[in-house]
Amino acid sequence: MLNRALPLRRAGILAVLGIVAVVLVLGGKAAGEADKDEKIEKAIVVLHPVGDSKVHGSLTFAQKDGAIEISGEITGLSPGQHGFHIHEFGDCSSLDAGSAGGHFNPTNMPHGGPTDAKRHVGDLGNVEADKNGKAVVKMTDKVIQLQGPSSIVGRSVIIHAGVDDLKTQPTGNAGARAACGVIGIANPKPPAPKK
Ligand SMILES: [Cu+2]
Ligand SMILES: [Zn+2]
Repeated sequence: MLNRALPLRRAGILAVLGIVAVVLVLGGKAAGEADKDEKIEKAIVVLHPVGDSKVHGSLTFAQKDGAIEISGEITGLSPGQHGFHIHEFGDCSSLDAGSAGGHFNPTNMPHGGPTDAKRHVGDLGNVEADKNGKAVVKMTDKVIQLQGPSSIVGRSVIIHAGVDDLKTQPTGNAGARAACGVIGIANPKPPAPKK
């Protein structure tokens, strides 16, 4: 009796192990695919002053239909236009923000303005500060993306001390870097600020 029951029990254990293995494999694959398909709908950058600049701000990048809507405020600027780019590396660690690298250019294009057919993905032109040094940013762009090879998430925003002339290669001659921030995934429901 015992001799006959043993192979049966072994077969049962093997069957259970088999099912567990299949569930683990399927479950693991499903989780992996969910990660890959996670769509980033909104990104955010908090801008910090570079060197002795006083430039602060924050901008959001929101997916809206086929474009990215950029909005936010930057303060502490000198009045007038300031170069506004996505730079290659999300690295604001060096004193002059040179660690952020050059303009984000995954398509190997020349520098240009935001409406030019040939431009770096990171070429967002200029922001304009009022006489109080505040720039209110509200624009849309169809070249930057929140996923895929042109995704700006994990890269940086640089605001320059000078004006981007939209043509000087490869920088637009926008001068020193006045603020830098790393672009991250935005919290869709950020907690209300504490009073
Ligand atoms: Cu720049
Ligand atoms: Zn550029």
